Amino acid sequence: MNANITQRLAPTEAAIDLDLGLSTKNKYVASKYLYDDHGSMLFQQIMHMPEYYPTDAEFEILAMQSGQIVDALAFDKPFNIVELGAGDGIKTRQLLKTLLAGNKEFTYIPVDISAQAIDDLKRNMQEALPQLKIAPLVGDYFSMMDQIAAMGLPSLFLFLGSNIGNYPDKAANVLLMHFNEAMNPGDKLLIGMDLQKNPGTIQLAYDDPHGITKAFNMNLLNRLNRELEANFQLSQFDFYCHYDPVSGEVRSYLVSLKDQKVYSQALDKYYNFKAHELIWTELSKKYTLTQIEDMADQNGFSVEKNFLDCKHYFADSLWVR
Ligand code: AVI
Repeated sequence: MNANITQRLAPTEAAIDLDLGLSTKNKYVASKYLYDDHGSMLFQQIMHMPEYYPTDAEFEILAMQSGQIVDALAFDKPFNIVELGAGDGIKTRQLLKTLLAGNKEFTYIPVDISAQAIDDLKRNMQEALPQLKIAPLVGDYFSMMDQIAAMGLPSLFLFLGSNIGNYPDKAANVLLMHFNEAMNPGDKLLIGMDLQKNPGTIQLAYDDPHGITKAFNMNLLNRLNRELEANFQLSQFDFYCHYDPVSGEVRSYLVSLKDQKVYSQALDKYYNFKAHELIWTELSKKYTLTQIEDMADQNGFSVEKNFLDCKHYFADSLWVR
């Protein structure tokens, strides 16, 4: 074999996807890449920071108002509680406890693409609530939702944590429309949405003084180095994020600190960065109650009730299909 020819493996799906974002005029990396093992650990730390209010606000709603949420469900036969993107389930546990205490007949179906996440959640839930009927599903939301719809039981779908806010408006509507199509008439959706508030409170939640959110974003460069076999130097980038109270959007970025070239061995390609050039890493949208109403409406739902925390920072909005 000719020693000058190095064998290159076909680029992975992730490498192709990341290359697309880094090759456009306004560079971006999709926010799903934030969640590798280290990123997921940093996100756990973010959720424990006092500045990151959404977790506490939603926990308060589910701890204090589960009774009212259960009353509003008004399902008259056994039903499913389906959690989309289940996470650690600590907030959901509040609602499940209330349902069990009221002797409601239901099955909890957490859905996640990660088998590991589902295994951990199942173990924790069974320890905390041994009487809970749990039937987890591993896979993508839509094929799992189709399976659930075919069971013919009423379902409450949970999409908590303001995950919807990470989708640009158009993509959020596409996702909600898909949810709607996969649900049966009378099924309900409890969707967590972060509300517009004092802009300073929001800015602080995403630009925290501990530097954890910065580390969460900078870790994307490690991810890029792995996926693209690239040589991004973390010291040559900074983190910047900005809340715009007019659009309700927090936008997070990595900033190139100088003119630089980064090489990807996986793609045998250079990426050029100008000094101050941005890589957009995340959108976290904040809503008004009117916008929530409009989004439900546009996607075939109606709002039954909004459950807010005492500071009115966050809404768990109950929609019916
Ligand atoms: C997962 N998601 C709802 C979080 C948010 O608030 O947008 C991710 C996050 N990014 C920075 N802090 C938290």
